[in-house]
Formats: sequence, C-alpha cells, structure tokens
Amino acid sequence: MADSETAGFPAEPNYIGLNTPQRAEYAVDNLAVTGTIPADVRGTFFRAVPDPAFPPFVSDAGAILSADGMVSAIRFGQDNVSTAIRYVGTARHQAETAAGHALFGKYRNPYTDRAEAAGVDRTVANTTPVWHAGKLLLTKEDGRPYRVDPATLETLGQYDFGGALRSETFTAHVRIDPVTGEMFAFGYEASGLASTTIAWLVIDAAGNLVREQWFDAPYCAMMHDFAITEHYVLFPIYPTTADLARLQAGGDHWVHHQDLDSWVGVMPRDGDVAEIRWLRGPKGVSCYHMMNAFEDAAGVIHFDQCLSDSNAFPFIREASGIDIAQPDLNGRLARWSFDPRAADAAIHETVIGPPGDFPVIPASRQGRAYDHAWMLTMNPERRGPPVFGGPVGAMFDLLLRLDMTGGPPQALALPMGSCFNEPVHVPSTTEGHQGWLVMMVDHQTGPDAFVHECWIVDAGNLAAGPVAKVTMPHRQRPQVHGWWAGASA
Ligand code: V55
Ligand code: FE
Repeated sequence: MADSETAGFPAEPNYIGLNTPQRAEYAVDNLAVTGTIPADVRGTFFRAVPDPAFPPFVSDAGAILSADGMVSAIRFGQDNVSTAIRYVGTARHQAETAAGHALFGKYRNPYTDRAEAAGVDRTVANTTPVWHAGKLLLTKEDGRPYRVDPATLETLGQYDFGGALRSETFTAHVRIDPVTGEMFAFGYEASGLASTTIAWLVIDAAGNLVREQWFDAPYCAMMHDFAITEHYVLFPIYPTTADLARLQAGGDHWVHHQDLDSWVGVMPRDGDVAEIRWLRGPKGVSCYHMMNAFEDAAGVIHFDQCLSDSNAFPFIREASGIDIAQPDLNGRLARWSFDPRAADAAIHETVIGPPGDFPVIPASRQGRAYDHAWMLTMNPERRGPPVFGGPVGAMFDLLLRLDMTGGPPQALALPMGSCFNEPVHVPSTTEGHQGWLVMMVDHQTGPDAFVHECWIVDAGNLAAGPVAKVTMPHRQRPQVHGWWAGASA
C-alpha cells in the first residue's frame, strides 16, 4: 500500500508517485556533497514545495494547485550545505490544523468548503518564494502574500505592504527591474472572486508599495505571469476563464475556450492604466510562463513565452471538454513582436524555441535584450514514459540553454527515471562567466521510491554535467518555483 493511502489520501494522480504527500517539516545540517561547489554559489536556494497537510473531502482533479504551501531552503555556506522545510503558516493551514482535517474544498471554489471555513483566507501561498528589499514573501495568485522569516522559515503573517495593498490578490510572478530595483506586480480577480479587476502594483527598491491602479480585463482570465520591458509593461490574457455562477454551482474555477481571443495589454511602465492598449492575439492559445520581453533598437517589443494551442493542464482541458492530448498541444517558445507606438500595432509570431516550460534568464537581463536563456523540456530521444509527477503528470528531463543570437542550443539530458525541477540562476563574479544553475533533480529508484539531489551546473556549459551534487536527506514532492538569494542579498 502506498504511503498516500495509509495517510488517507486517495490513490489519484495528485497523491501518488512523486506527488505522494510527505507532510514532513525538518532541518538537516551538513548534507553530503560530491564534486566542488563553486565559490559563486554562496547563499540560499528558496523553493515552494506544495504538500497537502490533510486528505481531501471532495473529488478535485485540480487539487494539486491548492496543496498547502511549504517553503524549503537549501543554504550554501562556506563549507556546509544545510536544508530545512516548513509549512507556510497560512490562516487556512492553521484552521485545518486546529480542526484536524481539511475544511477547504475544491481548488479556488469557496462554495465547496465546509461551514467552518467561512471567512478564513483560502490562499495556500504555494507558488513562488519572492525575495525583495530584504523580505521573503510566499505567493499564490489567488490571495495576498505571506511573509516568512528567511532564517527560521517561521511565518510572520499575511503581508499587505504595511497596510498599503488594496488588491485581494497578488501574482506569484513578479518582475524586478535590474537597474532600478523596483518590483512590478499585479493582482487579478483583485476585487473579488471571478471579478475582471486587475490591480497594477509597483513596489520601490526599498519595498514600499508606491503605486496601485485598477483596471478591467477583457474577461476574467487566469493571469499567471506577465512581462516588463525597459519602458513598458505587458499584461497577457489567455482564454482560460472563471465564472461566478459556475463556482456557486460547485463547479471548476477555470474553463478554457479555444474560440476566444487572447490579448496583450500594453502600457507605458511609468504611465497610467488609462493608457493601456489592447492588442488582439490568436484564439485559444495559453501560456503559464513568459521568458522575457524587451524593446529592440527600433522600439519594437519582442515578447517571448512558453506558448501552446490550449491550456497545458490536463484537468483544465478536461473540465472544458477539450480533447487535445499533451503531445498535440503544439508547445513552442513563441516570440510575439509588435510596435507599441504604431497606430495599427499587430502581433507577429515567430517560433524561436522548442516546447517546454520553466524559462530562466539572468536577473540582470530582465526586460532587456538577452543573449541566452535556459528552460526545461522533454528529451525526444527518451525510450519510454517520463517520470510521472506535477500538475501535468509528466516531469521534464532535458535542460536546455538557448542562444538567442542564433547559435546552437546546449542540452543536458537525464537518464530514464530522472527529472528536473525548475532551476535558479546564480550569477558569477568572474567576468565573462555565465553563472550557475542550481536545481533539484529527482530520481525514481523503484515503483514508489525516489531519491533527490540538488545539482549545480555551469550555466554556459551544460554538457559538462553537474559540477557538484548535494544529497537530499528526505523524499520530496515536486517544487513549483524557486528563488536564489545570494549571500550578499
Ligand atoms: C500554476 C501553479 C499554481 C497555480 C496556478 O504552474 C498556475 C502554474 C502552484 O499553483 O495556482
Ligand atoms: Fe508559475
């Protein structure tokens, strides 16, 4: 019998194999290291690792997205690597812990909750650990962030920027300008469940929320990520929509529409939301993660995204009656180019990379032209199924370095049964060195057995393989996003 069954979790995709709930908080010092950790890698690799604390009382294919947030830290010291993981002490986790069982029902549907959950903040803070202005925030797009002590991983409470935040939500994907240090963010469904309100948020380099402006989206859509350039902000909208009546009837939060237009809202970064121009994109497409965006010398914006022809999550396609199999999604790294100043501005798409996700760029190139980037994809030469896990049920096993100047890609493939979680990029102090990628690698060693290593790879020489591997002390569920906080941060 699998661990998940013994703990009362159903033997469903969200709770088996790599997704088996672990529900363990721990701190372990002096982890075993093979190879040599580069001197550049001194600091903390924070990770969001969702893990459901209590078995569900409703059937919900989307439950993997509402697993309780856990924050993991892997600390690289002078001569010691340590790790710790703790639940984010959300109001939801506290209420369920006090009750001793789950109180919250389906993913993003409060109408499916038990009566005792009424009035308790539903967010699970499970998506990205954001490090900015000396604060660590655990984010989830359906609510406000939680602040966590970076040293103890103790939760310090919900964070509203000292009372300044009006939006009910805050994105999991912020963008930080490498020159000004400003953090740009937004919230969608900002004025309530299924609302079309988007809150545009600017946080200065000292961590003050200095700007919050609200505007309306063309429709209420799942806005997971966005992009900035040096002078513009882009609000991409793909047709995965929410509907209050459906939620009230106990239905799913999201339904995808193949026949609905996508949009990009384009706004001068220091402008006003009244200046937003909406450019129409192709129908039915979907993207969770944007790689980058920038203005070229002629002022044309290039917006690079991990795009597909429908929503990449099988449970959302299923709820939408869309019968497209995962390999038939036409995934690609798409570049949408447009002139934001042209009266008849239109989007032109070019395909600049393979299917995949988890795009990574050097933080120093955010919103700027860039020479290289990394992403995860599937090894086309694998002779068998990928490792089962995560919301898609298939883990990536090929790490790519893309040369945006036209050179050949580099690749690092894993053997069958192994898979990558999203890397973080660690800059190098050596002139001309492209830095390092630090990432969790999962190895399946039996039908329900996994071991995990944290790998460090030369970001400019993937083929050389890991320069160091840290053995993790316990089983882990799949990570969502991570963040690198250097020792000097
Ligand atoms: C994603 C993840 C989420 C979520 C919405 O990776 C989208 C996409 C872990 O939570 O709530
Ligand atoms: Fe994400």
